Amino acid sequence: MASDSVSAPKPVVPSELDQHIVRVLRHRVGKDERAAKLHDWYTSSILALRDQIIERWIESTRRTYDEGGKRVYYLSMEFLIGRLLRDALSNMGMTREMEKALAAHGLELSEIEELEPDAALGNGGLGRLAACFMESLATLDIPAYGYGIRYVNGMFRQRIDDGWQVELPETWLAHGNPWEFERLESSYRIGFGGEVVSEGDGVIWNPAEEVEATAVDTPVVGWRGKRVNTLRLWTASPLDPIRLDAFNAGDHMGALEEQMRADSLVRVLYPADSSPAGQELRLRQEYFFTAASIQDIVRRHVQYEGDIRTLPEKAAIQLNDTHPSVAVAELMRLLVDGEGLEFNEAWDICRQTVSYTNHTLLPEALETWPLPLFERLLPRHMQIIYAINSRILREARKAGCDDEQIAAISLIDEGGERRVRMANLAFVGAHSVNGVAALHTELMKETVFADLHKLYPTRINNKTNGVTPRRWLQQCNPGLTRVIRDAIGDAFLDDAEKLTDLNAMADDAQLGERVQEVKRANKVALAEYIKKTMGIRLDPDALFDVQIKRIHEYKRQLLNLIETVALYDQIRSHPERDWVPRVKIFGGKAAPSYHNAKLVIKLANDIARRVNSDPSVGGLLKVVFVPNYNVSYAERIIPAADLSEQISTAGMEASGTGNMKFALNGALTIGTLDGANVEIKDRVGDENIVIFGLTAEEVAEKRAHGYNPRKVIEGSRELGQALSAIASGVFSPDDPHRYAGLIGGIYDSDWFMCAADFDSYATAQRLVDARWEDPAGWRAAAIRNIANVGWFSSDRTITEYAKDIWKVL
Ligand code: B1H
Repeated sequence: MASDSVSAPKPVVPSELDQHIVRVLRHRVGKDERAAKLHDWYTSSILALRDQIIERWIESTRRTYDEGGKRVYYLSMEFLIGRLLRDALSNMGMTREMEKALAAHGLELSEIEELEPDAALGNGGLGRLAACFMESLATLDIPAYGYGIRYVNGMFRQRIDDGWQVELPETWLAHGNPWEFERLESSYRIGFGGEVVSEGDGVIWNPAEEVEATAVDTPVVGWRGKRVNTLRLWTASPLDPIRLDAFNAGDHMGALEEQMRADSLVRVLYPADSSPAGQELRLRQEYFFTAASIQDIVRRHVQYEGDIRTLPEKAAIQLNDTHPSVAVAELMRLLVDGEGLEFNEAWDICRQTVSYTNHTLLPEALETWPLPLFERLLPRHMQIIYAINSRILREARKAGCDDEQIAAISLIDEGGERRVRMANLAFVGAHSVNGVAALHTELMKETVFADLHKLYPTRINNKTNGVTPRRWLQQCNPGLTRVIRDAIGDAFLDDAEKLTDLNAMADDAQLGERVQEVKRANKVALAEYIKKTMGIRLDPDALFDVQIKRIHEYKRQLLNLIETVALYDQIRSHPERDWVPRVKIFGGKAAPSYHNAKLVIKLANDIARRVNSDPSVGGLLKVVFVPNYNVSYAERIIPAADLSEQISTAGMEASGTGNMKFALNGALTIGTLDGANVEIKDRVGDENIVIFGLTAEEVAEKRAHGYNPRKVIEGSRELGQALSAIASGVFSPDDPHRYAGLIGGIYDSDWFMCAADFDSYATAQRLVDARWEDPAGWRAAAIRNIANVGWFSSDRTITEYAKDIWKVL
């Protein structure tokens, strides 16, 4: 800030916020300014800001109540929120005020921000999407509640030990959570097991066990602070905290058993991405949070409206994947057993209220539960599912379905061990079933839901994902935001699609230079951070080529690594050529039980060690695997990226959302025609994205009609050499066979088409090099990316859900 040249210093009047922070510090934290530690200031700053937010929160709640409008309920097993301080300050328009208030005490906002733990109550894209959606719902002034679980330990912390992933518990609540409010009055009993007995006309479920679900609320502030919505996460406690008789009899552990049983429900987030954990505890978690949420929704409706039959007019329940799909059976149970409705009437209400989003076609991720387990844990729900099934199958029979179609539609998988199919339950219990990108939605119709789609041809619809431009542009990249404001004004801050105004200036040299300066500054900042935390020195003038996402075979980090090895070979064989200096950045977590994914992490680190210490590459190539990739790390990396790797096997990535964040921050994409990449290409234009590889159709064709990876490898010298280098232990001299199995998989089956796509990928990478050699052309392409991806704002996505599915706009 430029200092004014005035003759006498102005008296310093503490701002209102400053005074408030000090009051909070004294009265709620119990410290005076002199004794306060940095963490005390952190807590006081958030509590003071929260006081401002609460005013708007109460006002929003009142408004919703007075208007008596429809509310949206977003049920999700995951909310990958990340840090909230910067987001809340920015959306409240209080960033400058906070900076000044802290400066009065010699503090910097950035150091306070660093103290906030990263709330990682999610695995990856699915959980982060839920967080973006919550922010957009508030921004669009839609009354909404997010419902989930308050995991004590969220996503594990990843440490890299000798190149291997080690999982450590994440203790995000260790120092308390100043954002949340426990709502003791909002608690519900959740039952498990027991038996169902008939009584009069109806039935009664007598659960064998019960726990109490209690709401813990976090405010979610929308852009410009217009509305504050509620993220309601459930925590569990026993009905009796301690069995005194047992305790007094000396059984101290046994006396606390119920406490431990309840604790275990909210202890950990399952770190499985795209493969449901088969444990009973997971099903218990799903039922626990779903039942508490549905009970809360029904209670609120009956309290305000008096009549449960108007539920569909006042409530829209969105199921984020199948994890909460037992909601269908729970809602039916409350309507039939609780409210005494006829089954048919209840079924209509249920279907009008519920809608379901599918996020994956991977067979291993389509949740099913062994029927005996389901029946033992939820006997009444099992009866209801049978009742629904018989209706649906009769309908199907009437519509002319044959046995094979009936078997595919059934809520029970009868092939082998009988299982309950959660996706089919969600499909039939919902009036809308949506996919998350255009290609994915089409594949839903053709593959997993083909028979259900024939029976209910209007139910499947597409809602292409989006990301919030507040967090993923304004907050993570203030430099770029400033440059854009100077170029096209402020309208894009309220409507990301206004970024298209940049198109007219894409070739403007001055704008190109400013965009380039910001990118370089972001790269310098990232390089400094990596130097400080990992001791690796990166050249900010090199091309930063980034692949950050969960480690999964279909996402093909391995393809990227094989190409890295091929490039390494090329640089050494042809040192005379004009190589473009590259930094390959990888980051992501592997599910702890996913052997090949963990091996890929080790391989990245083995390659990094060898390449980074090889003087013959002369700094032209650096490889970094950043540990513990999370939301906060993404906020550092994405603004600093030149190239975004979106290279999944076509047909396998439902959408992707990182792809959108990178493009919004001016990175070019190298990618396959998969998920939302297809739509990104359509919007930014073929010349401003680098597409390679097989299409989804070609992949399906190859898989169906035989494909011989060995032959492909024999035909590609570069690929063959890279594969044999890895397989023979060039990068793992301490254990030469470490990668024999991983690479053998490519020779034997290559399900993910790494060999099939290699040449096309390598050629695309050299095209990227050529484009990099033309800086003005690169900058113009970067600007055209920024200009044309405003459509991928979650505000647009949520507007579509609101109009087409929830009917609230
Ligand atoms: C996505 C999941 C997922 N799809 C099971 N499915 C999980 C499945 O712990 N589990 O059991 C966790 C997560 N996650 C992702 O959703 C897709 O892979 C992305 O392509 C998509 O962008 C994202 C949001 O729609």
